Amino acid sequence: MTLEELKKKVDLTLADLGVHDEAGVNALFSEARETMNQERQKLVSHSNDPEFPGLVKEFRNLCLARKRGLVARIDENWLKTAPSELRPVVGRAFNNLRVQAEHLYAEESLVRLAQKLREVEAKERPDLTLPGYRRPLGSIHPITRVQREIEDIFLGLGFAIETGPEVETVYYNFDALNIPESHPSRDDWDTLYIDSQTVLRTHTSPVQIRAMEKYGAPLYIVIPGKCYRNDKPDASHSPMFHQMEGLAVDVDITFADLKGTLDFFAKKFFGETARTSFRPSFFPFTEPSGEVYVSCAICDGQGCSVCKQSGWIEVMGCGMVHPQVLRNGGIDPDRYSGWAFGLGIDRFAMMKYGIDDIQLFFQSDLRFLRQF
Ligand code: 2U9
Repeated sequence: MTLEELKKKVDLTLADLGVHDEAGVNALFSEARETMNQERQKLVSHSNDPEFPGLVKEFRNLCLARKRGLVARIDENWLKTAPSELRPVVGRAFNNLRVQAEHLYAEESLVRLAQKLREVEAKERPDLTLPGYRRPLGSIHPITRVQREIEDIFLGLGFAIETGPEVETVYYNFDALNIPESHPSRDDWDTLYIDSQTVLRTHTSPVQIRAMEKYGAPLYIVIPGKCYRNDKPDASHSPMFHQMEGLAVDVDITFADLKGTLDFFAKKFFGETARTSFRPSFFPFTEPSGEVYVSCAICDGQGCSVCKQSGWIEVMGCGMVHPQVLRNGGIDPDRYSGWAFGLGIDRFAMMKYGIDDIQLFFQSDLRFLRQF
């Protein structure tokens, strides 16, 4: 039934319309409701039109105007004139129609519906002229950048990247690395113990023991990862930090191989003009051991405040793998020898980006992180 037909019918009585029974009544009212709904859909499809608010008022009046509204005229002509036997049926049908009309054709619900439809349409048919949603992409964390840069240098030398558990056993974190019971690093003011036999690893060295057991020799690996120490956070210490260690085990590996490899690494990381210097040191898991110094990149070795006028900056430790440690890894030290190194990735990132406080890496401050 078109709206025009409905407008005519609401001015006629049920008798005029040939409606004499309940079925007829229900059919007529559902037709009326259907027509009004279709008009509503048509209306709302104009929700983008500037004159939409006017159309809403018009439609609302068409339906709900106290005198001439469709509902009022149906009340007038269909309900009030209905024969008594049909009155209850007509009453119920009219009530449904009125409630629906007041709910659906009320201005605010029409406007709300229109708003919703606009949103849906906008979603369905995005206005391509609107600026896109700028999703902040973020960037690779400086620690991860430096870790990957170091990995790439050693991947280029044919090394493999090995990783392992951060929750480690006392055996792999200390015993297998020749670190005696009495060694201060084993005390709980240095190490975070889960229980008497389990720690948060204090270095990535245990991974190398596991790798030696797993792969045997020859073995060329670098081991990046998080390490934990019971350190009070300050500008150069963090309870969680990142290490990169390296291990080369093969026949006739010498300290010269170690120096050559680390000098190559230093030139790749700090620049071709960087020079390296090796000074004696001590680690329980290497013998002989050394500290590696690189010529200060700021003053190119002339001496400045960064290198405390020395021209050199200590960057990492290294050494020939202790024969007992090779044995602990199931490798015969009479057949094989190896070198190892260890460095702090956080420290290398601080040198690379001129950062003087390690805490900046872990505070999730976007003002800092956005720089990368
Ligand atoms: C095995 C054999 C030898 C790893 C090594 C260092 C020297 C070293 C420090 C660097 C900065 C720790 O984070 S740091 O303070 N590490 O100086 N690490 S040699 O030697 C190993 C490891 C595992 C099986």
